[in-house]
Amino acid sequence: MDRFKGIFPALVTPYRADGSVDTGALGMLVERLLSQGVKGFYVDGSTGEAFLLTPEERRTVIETAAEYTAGRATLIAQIGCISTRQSIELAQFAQACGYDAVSSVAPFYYKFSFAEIKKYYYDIADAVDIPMIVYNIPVLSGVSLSVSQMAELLGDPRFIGVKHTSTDYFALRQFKTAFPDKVIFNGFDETFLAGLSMGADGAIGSTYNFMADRFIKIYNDFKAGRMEDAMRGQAEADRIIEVLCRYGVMQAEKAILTKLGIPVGEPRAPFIGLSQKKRQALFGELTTLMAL
Ligand code: MN9
Repeated sequence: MDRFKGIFPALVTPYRADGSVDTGALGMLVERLLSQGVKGFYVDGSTGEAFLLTPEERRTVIETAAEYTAGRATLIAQIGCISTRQSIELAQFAQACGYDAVSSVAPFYYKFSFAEIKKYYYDIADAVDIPMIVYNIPVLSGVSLSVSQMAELLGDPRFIGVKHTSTDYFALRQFKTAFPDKVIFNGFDETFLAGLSMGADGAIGSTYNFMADRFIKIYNDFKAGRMEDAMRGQAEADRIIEVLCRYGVMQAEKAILTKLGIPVGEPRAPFIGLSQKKRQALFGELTTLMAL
């Protein structure tokens, strides 16, 4: 399980000027992050704009990330769609590309019953030989799983963990206490250290696309018992995330990556990219907080 413990950027999906997926830029991003020492990648997640991509584009991203990673890090593919059938197809594709695990958001929109949600997860788990990581993100999916419902999923040996994108740290602790051997990924970067202190094994997040190094340091400081340093690191990162939240996290982090030399384009419509003026204002606010 150690290969799932650490910092996992939820890779952004780069686009070319014509809007197509820019596989070369994705490769540059993967390379940069590997050189910073990330443990692995979470591919086609919310940050990767999975729900704005066609199934074909999702495959392209899954395949490209695997090609560039070339066995140097752990790979998790977020294969969730609201259709079981489509999710299974993506899960099988990820397995064929050599992924270590798949992950899925709970099926959303139709307010499926828990019996339906559970069957959705089991049907995917039955269709592949690689393990499943439940992606719990009630703020975006609108699906909240209770601690006992999550326990029903995690009780199955094919479910090796959960990406917990929620500030319910009591629930996180309850998962860890009930299932000490499963991996719990903290989901909100701004409360990473809180997650670690409540039992998270690592984290999957969007801001690790451009500041993985800061979070790797927080993780290492925490593990070595340097709590003051870890707290300082989290506070510094949070000053940056606070700025991002005001400009739009997706828009701001893509603007930052492009400024850092990885041309990722802007988030796809209906997201509205930052105007030149806002971009300059964003960089202006960040200058005292990070190197750009
Ligand atoms: O999955 C990400 N959540 C979303 C994790 O994108 C909705 C986080 O990394 C946040 O983007 C980050 C900033 O709020 O914590």
